[in-house]
Amino acid sequence: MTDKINELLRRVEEFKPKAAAEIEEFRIRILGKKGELTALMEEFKTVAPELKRELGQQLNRLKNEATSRINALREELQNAASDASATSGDLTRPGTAEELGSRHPISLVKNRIVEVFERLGYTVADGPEIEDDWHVFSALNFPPEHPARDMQDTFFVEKDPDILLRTHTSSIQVRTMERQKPPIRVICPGRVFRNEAISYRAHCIFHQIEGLYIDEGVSFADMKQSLLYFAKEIFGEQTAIRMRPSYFPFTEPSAEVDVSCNLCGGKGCAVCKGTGWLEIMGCGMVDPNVLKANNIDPEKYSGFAFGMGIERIAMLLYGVKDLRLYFENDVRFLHQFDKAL
Ligand code: 2NL
Repeated sequence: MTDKINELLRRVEEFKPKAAAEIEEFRIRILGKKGELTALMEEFKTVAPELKRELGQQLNRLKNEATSRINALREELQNAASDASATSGDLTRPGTAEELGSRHPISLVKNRIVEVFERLGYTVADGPEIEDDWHVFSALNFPPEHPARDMQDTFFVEKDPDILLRTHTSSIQVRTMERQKPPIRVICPGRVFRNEAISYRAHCIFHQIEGLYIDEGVSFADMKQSLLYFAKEIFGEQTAIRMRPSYFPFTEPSAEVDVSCNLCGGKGCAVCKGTGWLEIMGCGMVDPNVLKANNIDPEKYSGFAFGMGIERIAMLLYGVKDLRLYFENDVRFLHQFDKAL
């Protein structure tokens, strides 16, 4: 009987099926009700008691071997089958596309604005978001008691000496003037922070772009032409601008810049509130006090500066009426800009 067991064991080990059906056939032939192992089990019942222990172990081993070999062979064949379909599948089928992210609308608008000024010879400058009093206020001619220096308007990190979150990107231009002698032509985009209640039209974090141009003989007329070029590049060739007198601590004279409303062609509509004009930025000739504070001789040099809120320009370009949408990062909002600009 040991011979029969060993013979069967050898056949199990050497069994090499080519198809799943062969494995099943083999299983029935060995382990089935009328199978060879089943027959050996029957025969086992009649052997002498002193041989039972030895033969029982041999039979058990054979049964375990046969079962695990059959299972392993089945699995092997299945894997081979799926491998084959993977390599010999339709190679002309389009692959699964990677889902691409997209630029945030604020970044799109910022890049467009930056590109316009780069064409005019400006270079981009960057600076820290956490600043000191000098770079945000003092170097920009803010008087000591100016309300912007108040806790009500500004986020302070530390008091005495004051460390704060910049409230405008002018601090970048101050740092540029520290490093560089005129001529200076910089464009400074960045995040700014103000202690304000959040609503559809205000947020405590928003984005600004400021520009600064300092050289000998820079005039108000230079500023007007530069900003007109900018307005046409962003809002279209038909765009007109107008300037209204205004006030900023760092410029004198100062002005607000409006562009003609594209929606009504200047006739007056709901968007421009019947005026035909939309405010897009503030600007002015750099105050001589600012030049002096930054070691630039106001007798020799003059300059102009301007600043705008990127969210505001984006709202005008895209017709988005609630500023909070720019900060929530809801992909249903963001995906609408996948193919913008
Ligand atoms: C606005 C107005 C403005 C400036 C920013 C500036 C910077 C330096 C010197 C002088 Cl270093 N001026 N910046 C000038 C005029 C207006 O921003 O409405 N921003 C959102």
